[in-house]
Amino acid sequence: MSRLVVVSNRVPMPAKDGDAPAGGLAVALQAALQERGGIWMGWSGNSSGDKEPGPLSQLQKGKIAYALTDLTDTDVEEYYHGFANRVLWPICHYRLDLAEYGHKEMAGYFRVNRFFAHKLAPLIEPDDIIWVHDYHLIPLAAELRQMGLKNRIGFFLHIPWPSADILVTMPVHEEIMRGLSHYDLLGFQTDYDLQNFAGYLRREGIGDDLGNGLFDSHGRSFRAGAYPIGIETAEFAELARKAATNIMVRKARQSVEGRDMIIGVDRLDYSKGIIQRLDAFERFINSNPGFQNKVTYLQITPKSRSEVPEYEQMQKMVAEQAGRVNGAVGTVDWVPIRYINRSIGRNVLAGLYRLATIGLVTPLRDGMNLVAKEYVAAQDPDHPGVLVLSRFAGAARESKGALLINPYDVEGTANALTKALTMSIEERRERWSRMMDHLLTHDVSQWCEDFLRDLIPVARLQSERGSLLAS
Ligand code: GDG
Repeated sequence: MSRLVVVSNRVPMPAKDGDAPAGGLAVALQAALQERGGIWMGWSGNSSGDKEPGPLSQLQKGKIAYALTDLTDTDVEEYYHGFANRVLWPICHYRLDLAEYGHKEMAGYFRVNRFFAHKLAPLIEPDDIIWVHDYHLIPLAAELRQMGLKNRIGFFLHIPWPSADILVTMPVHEEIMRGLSHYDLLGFQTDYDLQNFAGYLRREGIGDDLGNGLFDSHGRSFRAGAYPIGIETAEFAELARKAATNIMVRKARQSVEGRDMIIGVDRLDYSKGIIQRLDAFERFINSNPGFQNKVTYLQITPKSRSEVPEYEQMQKMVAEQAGRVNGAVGTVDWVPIRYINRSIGRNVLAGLYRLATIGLVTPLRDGMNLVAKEYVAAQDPDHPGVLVLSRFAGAARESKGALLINPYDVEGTANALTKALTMSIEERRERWSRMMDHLLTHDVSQWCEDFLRDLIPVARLQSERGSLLAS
């Protein structure tokens, strides 16, 4: 069986015994790596200052070798904060106003990808299957090909792929698209992202959509498809069920005191629509005074990328907005919004989702949004809550039982809250089971299997199956 080599900007190191389980993606990829044996390579998250980073630090755990490299301060600034997070992230989330192009940063992005390729290439064997993750590493395959590697290389994009109109505003859009053509399989979250990709090739006249997921561009043929990522549904449901006895969850239940709870969980990021959501909650209370003191809105928002000025500023804005709404609609015996600005344990999170009558997930743009799926998986089948979900999250394509909203329409979101809080238990059950059935069959292991099945050449897959059956 061919080995699997996973490359991602950050690498989730295996949990020490007794630690909370890692998120679904890490678990699924670790399972695939453990089955085939292989390597997970990426940035250590550390800087080597202005000195060139030393050799890869390697850790063998079972059949998986973790290989990490430091980056210099300049690399971190230009590649990570600069081009990945201040150009690609905003562009892919339709925030042209926040993109800060700089030639230095663009050069740094391509340079660090070349550096990763040089570190990785000596570890690769001819039969290895390589799976690259996310927008930090788009040019990696081109660099590996440049070094003569002929391996199957797949790429999965976790964030949205924008329409051609948006993409062409990025000065290096041609190089980025050329980079993508060096993969054998491109995976997007939804059919919309795939259509945007195909639309660019057509519009710029640089490639052909041959049908059946086959594309020709820059003299290469490759496949592209939609592979909506899932979560570890059954395990997460079990975690939520067991969390009822967790002390933190019990305390949360007591503090809600019979009120309905609305939950929002997001990394602090402008793409998540947190400000608009707080506005919608205020509008909901103002238009439904009967719900005063009857609901508690819990917003959990761990900090992220706080070194980037927009994120630091957002942190202030969200805290101020939550305080302002509490001041405006709260009463002496009721704090409407509880705002937590740090990360909480995964099992507590699962228990809190289960306590909540509404999962409020309103990104302005999101590749998938796993919170929406986790909220559904965590529900009590007899008393499920309602998912209120932005139509601009990838998850909306699959969540047929959710109340879909447009997060730019504050009044519409407020109305959806009223609808969810007054929905009959029969309708809640019917909507929930439609979503849960889908999530159980489309979990993260299935996602991983689907992608690898399409990446590995059919002949090799058949011979692997044959040797598995024979053994
Ligand atoms: C990218 C794409 C795509 C959040 N707060 C806590 C916590 N979380 C966990 C959630 C969830 C994860 O973080 C967030 O996942 P999302 O999918 O919502 O968002 P991104 O981080 O932006 O991820 C996204 C994803 O990649 C996968 O392809 O869906 O569209 O942007 O799992 O539970 N976990 C814990 N404590 C917290 O306070 N333990």
